[in-house]
Amino acid sequence: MRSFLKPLLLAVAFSAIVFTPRLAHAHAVLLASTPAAHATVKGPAIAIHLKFNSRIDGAHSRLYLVDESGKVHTLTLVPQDAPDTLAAESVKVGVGDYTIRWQALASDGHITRGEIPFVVQ
Ligand SMILES: [Cu+2]
Repeated sequence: MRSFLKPLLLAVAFSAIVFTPRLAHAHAVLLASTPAAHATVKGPAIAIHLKFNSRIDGAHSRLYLVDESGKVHTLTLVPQDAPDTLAAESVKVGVGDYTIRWQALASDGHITRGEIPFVVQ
């Protein structure tokens, strides 16, 4: 190995150790939601609100509601009440099993996805 490469490789290794945990931390991780996962809620009007661990780009994030038959409904997002939240206009649904499918773009430029199953009584 050429000697000038050694300090370069050390610098790369060092920066990977220093910067990787910070980047990983900035991924959008869901902290809480309404409805909560596996909750049973009263219909027909359902409020949908998600709270994350980091800032979310609302313009490049999506919320969907999947009904019992597997049909996917795109939810209309409302302006964020805080930078780390996503919320949708309340929807009217019948009794049944549903899943909120979320896709969030975090401030580090990475997209994460998840699902929140819940029941409407
Ligand atoms: Cu990330």
